[in-house]
Amino acid sequence: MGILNVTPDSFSDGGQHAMRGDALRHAERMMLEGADMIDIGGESTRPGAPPVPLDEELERVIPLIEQLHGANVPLSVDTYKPEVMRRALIAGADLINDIWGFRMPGAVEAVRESNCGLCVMHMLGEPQTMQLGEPAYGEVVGEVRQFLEERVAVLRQAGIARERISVDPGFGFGKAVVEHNYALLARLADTAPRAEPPYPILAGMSRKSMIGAVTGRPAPERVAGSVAAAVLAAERGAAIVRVHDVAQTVDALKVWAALRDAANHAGPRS
Ligand code: 7PJ
Repeated sequence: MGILNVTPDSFSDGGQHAMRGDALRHAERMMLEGADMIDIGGESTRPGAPPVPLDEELERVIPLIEQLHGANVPLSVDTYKPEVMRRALIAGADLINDIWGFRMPGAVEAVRESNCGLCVMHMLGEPQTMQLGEPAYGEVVGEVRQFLEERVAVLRQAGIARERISVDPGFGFGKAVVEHNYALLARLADTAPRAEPPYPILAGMSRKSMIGAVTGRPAPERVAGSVAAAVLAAERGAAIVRVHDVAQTVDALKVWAALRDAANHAGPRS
């Protein structure tokens, strides 16, 4: 999943039109590089970022969905606002990726009637405040799983088919940078609700503080660390990795997949 941020702070500040042109070019590039999905986000959710008004988010996201709809790649929309969800689905979005886990009033209703995919993410607190205090958990993996189990139960009770649902432990969202995030990565499969077959896990660690904290590098220089994290997540069962650096991640995952296939075919040594 390639990340497409449509926010003035991540693209040129030459107005809506320039921002959209940049975003379209970036989406095309990620598709050429091998992204299987594009995740469009119109609101920066980095810690402390101010919320974006509804009209502004719609203005950023909806025209892009309309323009990318029909390109040969599923479109995900990163939003927690029910009205954006509704309008995105009309415009042709395939998946709604909600960092709020469909907890906003009206969110479940906004996706229920469509046949879109859902990504349910764990977050402790809210984007504006989640990293201000010390995030506290008794046992982080179990608590994240319990939250995701509860949210999935709500969605299932609303009549949403299990095949539409994926889950995400929410790296960086109300987690102690090293302690909690790496505990979640270490036991990634255990963060998902216990179910057979399991719900697909989405992992988003690209360029986040958890990479910066151990490499000592600022966000633009976290590519290698992020690629390592993506491979380690795949190894631990992630079905989808949400990344900025598509070409590098695709290459790394090809090497990982070749090794996995060889190991599967080799069988036990006698
Ligand atoms: C995530 C996300 C993530 C999912 C963001 C950033 C912050 N959606 N949206 N999982 N992160 N599902 O990319 O740094 O981890 S925005």
